[in-house]
Amino acid sequence: MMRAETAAARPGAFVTLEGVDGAGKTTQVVRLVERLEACGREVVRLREPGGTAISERIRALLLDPGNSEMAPECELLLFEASRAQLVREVIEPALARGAVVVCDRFYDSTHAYQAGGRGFDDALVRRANELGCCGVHPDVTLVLDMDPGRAFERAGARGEHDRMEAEGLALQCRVREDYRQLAEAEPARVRLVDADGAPDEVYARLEETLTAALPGLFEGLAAQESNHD
Ligand code: Z5A
Repeated sequence: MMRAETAAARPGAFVTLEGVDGAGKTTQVVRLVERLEACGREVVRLREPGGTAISERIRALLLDPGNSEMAPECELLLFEASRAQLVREVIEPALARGAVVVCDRFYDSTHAYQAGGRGFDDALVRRANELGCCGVHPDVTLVLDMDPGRAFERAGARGEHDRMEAEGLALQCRVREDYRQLAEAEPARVRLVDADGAPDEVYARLEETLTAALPGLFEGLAAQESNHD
């Protein structure tokens, strides 16, 4: 995917987490945000779809199990609409002031679910993603990779399923495969993290992967400032 803006060209950093439903993204985002904040970083934690008043209203439409008649084209465009609002209203300003943006899902979810899962044409989804991301691309994308059946059990243990989750395991298997292909095609940005094991073990792998991709991210502002003295 084209990168309009790179880490070197902006003061902040943009990290996204991806994975099949129940892979543990939310659990790991909490740990990552705590760790970055402890390093003195300003961190903006977001999730997709959502993150602004407009995007949260779109989220409610997308996940409502009552909206079973939603056309796939409508679904795709709503994800992009939610994203565009989030980028313009929150992500761009945060990156410009030097914050680390940590987002639970971004445009790779659209590729994995709408192209990989639903079968939309690859080129069409990439064009839609270009519009939705407004030219703002993640520096690093961490895909929490695990067997969708086990991840589904984790998510299912909560006892309720939203509209997407209700579609079942076959969709999640196609989604996992699509994430793996994205990682193969863009290895510098998209990195797989083994999501099996206890949350702390998974976090250790995640931080190691992120440090390799973005050296200095965890060094903290204090260290950076003293280097400039
Ligand atoms: N979607 C799309 O189709 N296209 C798009 O462009 C975008 C999204 C952006 C968003 O739903 C849905 O929209 C999603 C993709 C689609 N649908 N599906 N299917 P969401 O935001 O409500 O759901 P989610 O993103 O899939 O998150 P989730 O279900 O909350 O899962 P998670 O964040 O990856 O996992 P978690 O909440 O951290 O953990 C799940 C459970 O497992 C929980 O009880 C944890 O305590 C437990 N857990 C977590 N880690 C572990 C470990 N390591 N061991 C054991 N148990 C664990």
